[in-house]
Amino acid sequence: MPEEPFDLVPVRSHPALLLKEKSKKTLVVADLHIGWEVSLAEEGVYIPSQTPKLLSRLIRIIEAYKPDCLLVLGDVKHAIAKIEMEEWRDVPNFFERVLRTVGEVKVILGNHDGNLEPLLPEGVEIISPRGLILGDVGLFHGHTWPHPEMMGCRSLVVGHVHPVVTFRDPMGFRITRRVWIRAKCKGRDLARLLLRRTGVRSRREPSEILKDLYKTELRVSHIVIMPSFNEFLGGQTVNRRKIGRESKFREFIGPVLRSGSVDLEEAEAYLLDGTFLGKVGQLRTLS
Ligand SMILES: [Mn+2]
Repeated sequence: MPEEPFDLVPVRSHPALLLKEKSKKTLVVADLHIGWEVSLAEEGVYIPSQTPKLLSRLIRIIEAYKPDCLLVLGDVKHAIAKIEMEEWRDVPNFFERVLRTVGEVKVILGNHDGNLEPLLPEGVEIISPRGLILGDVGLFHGHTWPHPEMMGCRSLVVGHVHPVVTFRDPMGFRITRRVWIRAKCKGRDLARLLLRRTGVRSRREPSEILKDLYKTELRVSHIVIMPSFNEFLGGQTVNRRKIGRESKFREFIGPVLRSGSVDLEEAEAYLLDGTFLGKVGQLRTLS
């Protein structure tokens, strides 16, 4: 990704982000979906737990970059409301092992994280889906509106979408790759909608309301959509050709991306190794 005015660096070849705030390094990963195999078993497909692979990949990144803190950007587990048998075992084991490698672990709740609390060992901090601010970056899962204070951050970082780009060659073969998406966002429009959803009824400029009610300067200009850390998961093809009104995609991506203030057509797509693929709108002809 291009040089940023703030410290927001994707970890090369991994779906992870390193944030530096003063001297503190935070490693961010999104969408672990521990236990997704169980949902396949319900369909009659039985594969052994893939959690050990997920864990060893994460431990390798932690050992290489030595962050002070690990932040999981939502969807730790796969089953949405209930807890599957395997999750009773896999989720606590996963976090106990992680806690032995990195001193501080935080989890921002996603839409799959119903009843997550009893599964997390002591020492893991749970953060509301309204998000967390680190320096100039506002982080939240993306299935729901974040806290209005996030509008004071230059960049927002979300998960939830599991963005992938799909290419189809003339033979009909399909290649699908996880991608980073970086989009411009109209801060004023986004702030206006967010404030309205938060219950603020006023015709005044969103920047003034933010200043008065939240002591926040409206600054948001970019949004980064993280690839899912779990490589086995299906993703949302961001460059899918438009069919009709694309209602299904729009339903899934969450209120911020759906708000009309984020320009997805002009958004940039990058492979995990940093290769710039092009703008999402241009890539549609290839899907
Ligand atoms: Mn999600």
